Formats: sequence, C-alpha cells, structure tokens
Amino acid sequence: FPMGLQQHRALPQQKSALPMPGARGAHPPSPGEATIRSNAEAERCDVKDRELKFDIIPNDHPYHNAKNPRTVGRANEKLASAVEEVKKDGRTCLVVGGDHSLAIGSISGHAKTEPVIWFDAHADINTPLTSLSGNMHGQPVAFLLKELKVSGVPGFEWLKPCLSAEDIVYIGLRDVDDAEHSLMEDTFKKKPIHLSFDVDGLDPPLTPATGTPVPGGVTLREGIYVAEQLYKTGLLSAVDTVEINPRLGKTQEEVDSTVNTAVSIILSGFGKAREGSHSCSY
Ligand code: Z70
Ligand code: MN
Ligand code: MN
Ligand code: MN
Repeated sequence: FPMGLQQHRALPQQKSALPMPGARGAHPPSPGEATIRSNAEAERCDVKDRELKFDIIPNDHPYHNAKNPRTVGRANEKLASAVEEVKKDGRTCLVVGGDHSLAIGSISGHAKTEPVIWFDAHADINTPLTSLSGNMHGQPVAFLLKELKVSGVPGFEWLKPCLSAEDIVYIGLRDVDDAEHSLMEDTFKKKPIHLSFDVDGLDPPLTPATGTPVPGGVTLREGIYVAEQLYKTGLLSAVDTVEINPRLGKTQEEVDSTVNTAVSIILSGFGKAREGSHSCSY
C-alpha cells in the first residue's frame, strides 16, 4: 500500500498509453474513451491514446469449438504489436476492451511475461476442444499457457504461448466448467503453502499488544477468512504467527484481546469453522 501511495504522488511523471481496441474502431473517440482520458489527465497522467481498427474476416468458420478464430486471432496479433510498442515507449499500458480474448494479444505483447493476476469469476482456460460455448473469451488462458500446447488454430499462427502455469494467479473464480477443472488439476501443480502471519497486518485494536501497530489494517473477519480459505486448500503445511507481545499490552484486556485474536486466526488455519465443528448432515 505505501507503494501505491508513492506512485500516486509520482503521477505527474507517470506516462500511460491506451491502445484502445474499440471493437468498431470508431473515430472520434467514444464517450467512454473520452471519460477515461479526461479523468486520467485530471490526475496529471500523460495519456497517449492509440485506437486500433480490426478487420472482420469473412467466412471465419469455427475451429473445433472456437468461434471466429481468424477475426479474433488477427485482432490479437495487432493488439500484441501495439502493446509491445507501448512498453518500448516506457509507458504503463492500459487496454480497454473488448472481451477477455484480448488478453491473448495483450499478454503476448507484454513480452517478457511478468506474472499475471487473472481476476475473474471464470478460469477462461477452455481449449477449442473443450469449450462448450465456443466463445473465445472462455479460452485465452489456454492459448497463453505453454503447458497446454494449443496449436493449429487459424488466425493464431503468430502466437507463441508465453505463460507457465506458475506465472498465473487466479482471484475470484466461482464458475469453472468441468473440463476447465480437469485442465487446471493437470496444469497447476499443488504446492504446500507456508503462511507467515504477522498480527500487525490486522487492524491495531484487534492486537494492541504488538510492537509496531499501523492504522488501517485488515479486519478480524478478513483475517479469519484468509486462514479458513488456506485451511480449505488442504495445502497449508506450516504457519508462523508473529509479533504477539503480551508485555506490550497496557492492560490485561489488551493482552487478552491480542491473544484471543491470534488464537482465532490460528484455529481457523487448522480447520475451526465459524459455525462450529458440527458434522454436516444436510
Ligand atoms: C465459460 C465458457 C466466460 C467470461 C464467461 C464462460 C467463460 N466457461 N468468461 N465470461 N469472461 O464459455 O467457456
Ligand atoms: Mn474472463
Ligand atoms: Mn469472466
Ligand atoms: Mn511486522
């Protein structure tokens, strides 16, 4: 978070660029683009806008269950070059789509392939063979992963998969197809997790007996949620809980609340569910 703040202060120097793949390639800029630009400029971002125009390829027959492969493939080829240019220009690249199939070009163009955070309800890891909808926006991760070796798709002759399974982290998944689930099990090796939990990450009133409290921390509910979810992975294999210092409590109450907070976090990490430890009968 401090880094975020610093970045905010540094905004006057910040350059960004928008290779806008407006599906219709319309000029002048759409109201959405104008809104983004004016807001970004009000924050003193130096905005350099690029508008990409895409061709609709006629007779773009499906490749297995991938619809419009040539149109989507060529569009992504253009987008990849645009993103590459933006990065060469030393800018932070913002792409405003479009559907999620544009990540194929955007991530490919980002070249050295930095780790990717895939924030989505969906895993988007269907292949042209497994997709039930045929929608390309449900497939970009499969196209990008070296492990899945998607190839032979017309329109994507230019594409070299650039992501390894360990480069991608999903956040928000809650609608994963059966085939996607199997693909993910095969692709993402499950590794043991080590949780190193400093109680000063929590909001100070929860753990007053700690050395360096900082306002604005995580709530107890959020802290417990993290530990519960890690327990549920079945992969939590070591836990540190640190910076609990009863000698720093000004009152017995402060000591107790600190200890109780730490205990709730620990127990959640070891499988205590908030609704109690009843066995499930429904
Ligand atoms: C489904 C499919 C999806 C976004 C829906 C849904 C995928 N798994 N992705 N909306 N962005 O069609 O492959
Ligand atoms: Mn998506
Ligand atoms: Mn989605
Ligand atoms: Mn600390």
